Amino acid sequence: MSALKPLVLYSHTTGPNPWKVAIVLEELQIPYETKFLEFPAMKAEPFVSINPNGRVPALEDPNTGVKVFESGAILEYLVETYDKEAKLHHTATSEKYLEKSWLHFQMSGQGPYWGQKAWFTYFHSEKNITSAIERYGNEIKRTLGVIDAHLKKTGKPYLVGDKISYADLAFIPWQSVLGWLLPDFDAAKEFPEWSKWNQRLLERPAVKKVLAEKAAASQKH
Ligand SMILES: N[C@@H](CCC(=O)N[C@@H](CS)C(=O)NCC(=O)O)C(=O)O
Repeated sequence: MSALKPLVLYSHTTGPNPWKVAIVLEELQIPYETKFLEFPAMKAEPFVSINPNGRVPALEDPNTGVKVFESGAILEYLVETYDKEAKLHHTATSEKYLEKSWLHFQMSGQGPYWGQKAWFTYFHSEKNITSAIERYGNEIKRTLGVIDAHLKKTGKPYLVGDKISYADLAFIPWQSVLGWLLPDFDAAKEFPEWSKWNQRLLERPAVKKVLAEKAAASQKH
């Protein structure tokens, strides 16, 4: 892949979604450069011509001319375009769609709900809205429970069997801030299969590297 021109990842110093893209880029050893965007650049041209939603991540690939937004779509683009050896995705139809199911669960069931927990706990102008904080805290526990029960039932190390995929990795950035979202919750005790899976993912060199970069970027913020 050394002949590739670096892909451009539009990112954010603190928000979790761009970092799942960085993890997959690192795992697949695809060259890339990161451009950090803040308000108001994220909401204005030229960026909104790449992502009309005015949020990050977005990706530009000078090798293909492709521009993609929404982190899930970006992960799919990366594995379909660059994971020729299927290191991070499954090729058999049933496994391929299970993998997509988990990715969509991450995008619709983890990201927005965990994000709302952060919002109502730390950022909303009106403080102590207990019902909202409780609702989204319970949703975090519910999604952890879904994964825990699935892993327990299958007895497999990853969401889709014995092989890791981009769908597993997509969960990492939010899970890496679980202690901030639910400081008093012992997830390892309540959800041991989830915890072992999470630990397995955290031990990967690409994941360690990206989470260290994320921590460094948020310090500068
Ligand atoms: N579903 C989108 C969510 C994107 C998103 O909310 N990104 C956050 C950073 S993690 C952002 O750009 N926030 C800035 C804003 O809300 O204006 C994705 O996964 O790409």
